[in-house]
Amino acid sequence: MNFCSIDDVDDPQSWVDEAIALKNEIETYGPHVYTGKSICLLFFNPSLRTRLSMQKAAFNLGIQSFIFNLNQEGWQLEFEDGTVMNGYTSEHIKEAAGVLSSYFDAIGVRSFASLSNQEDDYSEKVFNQFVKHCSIPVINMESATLHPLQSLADMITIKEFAKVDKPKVVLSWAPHPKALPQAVANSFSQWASHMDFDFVITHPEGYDLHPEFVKGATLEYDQRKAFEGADFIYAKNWSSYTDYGQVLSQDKKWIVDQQKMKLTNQAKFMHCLPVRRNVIVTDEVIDSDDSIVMQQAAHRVTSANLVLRKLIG
Ligand code: SN0
Repeated sequence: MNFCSIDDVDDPQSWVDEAIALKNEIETYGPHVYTGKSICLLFFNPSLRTRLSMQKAAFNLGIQSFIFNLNQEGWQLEFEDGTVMNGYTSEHIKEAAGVLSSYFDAIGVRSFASLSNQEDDYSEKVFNQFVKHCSIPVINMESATLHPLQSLADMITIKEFAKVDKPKVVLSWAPHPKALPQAVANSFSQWASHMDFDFVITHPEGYDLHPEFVKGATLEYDQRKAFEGADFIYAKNWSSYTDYGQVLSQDKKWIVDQQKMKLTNQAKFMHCLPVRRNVIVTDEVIDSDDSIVMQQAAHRVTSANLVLRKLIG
């Protein structure tokens, strides 16, 4: 079994409940004793929450974790088949994946989108080579198109804070100086569509996500209209999918501020972090009592606990 996307999850709503139960169990009884199992956490890109929540979850379950910052410390990997490797790549993914599979019981991989080659990114060229060549469970720690560990944590957080059975959840694009992947937004949309939400996505024109991920969502180009009556505002920037990897707008009017939050049903503010203060969201909103970004980040451990237990617990 792998954890690549929601497609690996039989019943997403029950995973949310199981994750909360496991968190409570760990809080009551403390971490598990060492199981003799181990996991490699392999990073092509930076991380704070993913890396440390996975290590914390491994600790909780009695699993030893090993960090590998492959880009800085590893050999340059070759991903093409049949290449004459007389250039700058030193090791083929086939050997690397085979070796890691012999050392560990599972592997987590972080490989962000290139944002330069849509076909490579949306076919998950790098991540899928790990899935193909590893003989151990592979966990998505943010691939080119998805970030399911984040989304599971997001669903757990919404469940914890929802005041009504069917909350209105709004995913709002917000400006950012850099081109960012669509992974968090794609994945959030996919998971949100499996929950009992009134789910609305708002973004400027040109920022439509890949249709596969937004089935079941209502699209509203008017951000203020989208915010009306919302119970949760989930802010996130992403670069254009259609004009692939481009920053089409840096319109400051899309910032999440107190004025817009007043249109909501006293909505909780969410963001996956790291967040650019006073670009994505004003200090006033993120520092308010309605901001739940810390609880959301804390639930990264809750979600990692469950995924590790399901895969190698
Ligand atoms: C990543 C993204 O996919 O949007 C990871 C989010 C969990 N975010 C960034 O790269 C933000 C970098 C920045 O400079 O703000």
